[in-house]
Amino acid sequence: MRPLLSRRCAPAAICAALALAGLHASSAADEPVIRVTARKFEYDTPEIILKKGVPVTIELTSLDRVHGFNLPDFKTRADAIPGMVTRVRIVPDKAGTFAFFCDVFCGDGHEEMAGKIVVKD
Ligand SMILES: [Cu+2]
Repeated sequence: MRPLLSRRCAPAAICAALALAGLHASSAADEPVIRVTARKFEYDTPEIILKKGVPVTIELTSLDRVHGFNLPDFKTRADAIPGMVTRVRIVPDKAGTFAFFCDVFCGDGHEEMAGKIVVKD
């Protein structure tokens, strides 16, 4: 009897863990999503305004070739790839203006390919 009881407990514990994971996933899905499309040599959303303490997901893609999205103040970087969506989550825990830029060399205008994130209190 005892082994049977302990076997019945284990799946219940797993179910509880999965339920917690599901709750966590659904709260992340409710977060604001900001789409940013890159192309030579600009982002279609060069200024992103966020509220301090409100996490967002940025969905990155590209129209022409691989570009980068590097936001050093939040230790965030990703590739913007044609035909794909790359998701990066930003937790804006400080107010201010923070630059992001392309860090994948993409041609003559590469050095100017940048934008900013403004986090308001
Ligand atoms: Cu570039």
